[in-house]
Amino acid sequence: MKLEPNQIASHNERLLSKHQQRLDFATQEIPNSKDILQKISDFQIGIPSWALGTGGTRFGRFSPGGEPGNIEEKLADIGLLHQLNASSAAVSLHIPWDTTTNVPAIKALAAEYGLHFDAMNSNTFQDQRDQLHSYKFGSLQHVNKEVRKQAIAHNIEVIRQGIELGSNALTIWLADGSCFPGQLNFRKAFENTLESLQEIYAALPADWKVFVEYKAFEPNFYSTTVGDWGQSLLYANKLGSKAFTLVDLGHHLPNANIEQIVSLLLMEGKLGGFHFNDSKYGDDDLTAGCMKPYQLFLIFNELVEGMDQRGMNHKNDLAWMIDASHNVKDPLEDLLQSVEAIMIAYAQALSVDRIALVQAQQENDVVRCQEILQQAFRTDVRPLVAEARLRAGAALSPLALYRETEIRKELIKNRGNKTIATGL
Ligand code: PSV
Ligand code: MN
Ligand code: MN
Repeated sequence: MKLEPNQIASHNERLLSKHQQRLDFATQEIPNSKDILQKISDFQIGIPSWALGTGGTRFGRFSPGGEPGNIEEKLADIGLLHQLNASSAAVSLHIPWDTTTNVPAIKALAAEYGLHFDAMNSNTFQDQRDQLHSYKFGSLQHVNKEVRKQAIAHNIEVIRQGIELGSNALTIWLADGSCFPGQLNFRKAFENTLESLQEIYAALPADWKVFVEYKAFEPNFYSTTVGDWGQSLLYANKLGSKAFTLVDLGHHLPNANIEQIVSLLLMEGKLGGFHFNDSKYGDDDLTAGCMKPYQLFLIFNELVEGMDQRGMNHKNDLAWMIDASHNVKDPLEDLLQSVEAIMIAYAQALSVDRIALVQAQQENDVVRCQEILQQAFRTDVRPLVAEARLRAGAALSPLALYRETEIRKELIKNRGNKTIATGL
């Protein structure tokens, strides 16, 4: 399903005069609004192929209908999101859920929607049909070399598929760990995992990166072999210059200071990218910015400061991806909300008066430091984000247009009412 250009144009026309008023106010309020507009226009966020269907929980799943059943339909959904917000130009695939035998056709289809392939994700946290060895007790950490070999081979196959698709990164998230004390020798598990990662690393093309994603717990509830940023960083450092840490916002123990983690990883040149989402309890995979928008802003504040210090390119020196799931929302609406929240946090961070902040920090003027950050956080940058969309030919209000055009109804008509997105 695709929107006609005139649908977007007439939607924008209706909202234009109100938008212009808001924009005028915002540009008066924010001194560097021109620079912000340019940066947010350039900024693109990768959409995970697995977030286009309703995730559900282990207690149940409630399909909204019209979910994509194959990679072609997933690309169509992401193409639609990108048409609406001009900020979702990348797709992150999960293998084997998204394995395709017709790479040229998939590449052509993605290009038609203006999409490219972000990091590829391997999956050794589930057993696949016809798989020889089980991952019940881990994959890259496994005590049995044959199991490790199978998992290594899978990762190398994902790299191969990624090369064909034009991706240039592999994200490895491992469910490996243990559920009970005594089940695992921590050091041996670490060493096995490192050795396995080294074999995968050796198969990376020169211009590829590997992201080691950490997670505190789940599905293992006693130990996780890549359980936190320290462990991920250990692996990344031991592997070499193409290995980085990936921060999934939902993968920390409660109240972790994620912005500080981000700052230090950046300092070490080892921050690879993000899986954006939000959470209240654990790996809730909720809409970005729905619970802790100030935390999201503070993370972007560190990113902007740290990346500028290191002369990094905001657009593509890090991998910006969403990793979310939805039980009660229309997944496409949820993704539109997530992208919007990320863009807002980024724009707010770009508006921080950095010179004043450095000075206030030097003078230990704690009150002023807080005022400077909160001034940026409490300034309404939404008109700038909308203006970036308008200039790119997208919708002033993507969510409103999505609803006005009754896209979900259309998707249900085409794909059916009882749908299961692959990989869930
Ligand atoms: C694990 O919780 C995770 O965050 C990893 O990124 C997986 O690849 C993804 O979710 C999908 O299960
Ligand atoms: Mn993740
Ligand atoms: Mn997760």
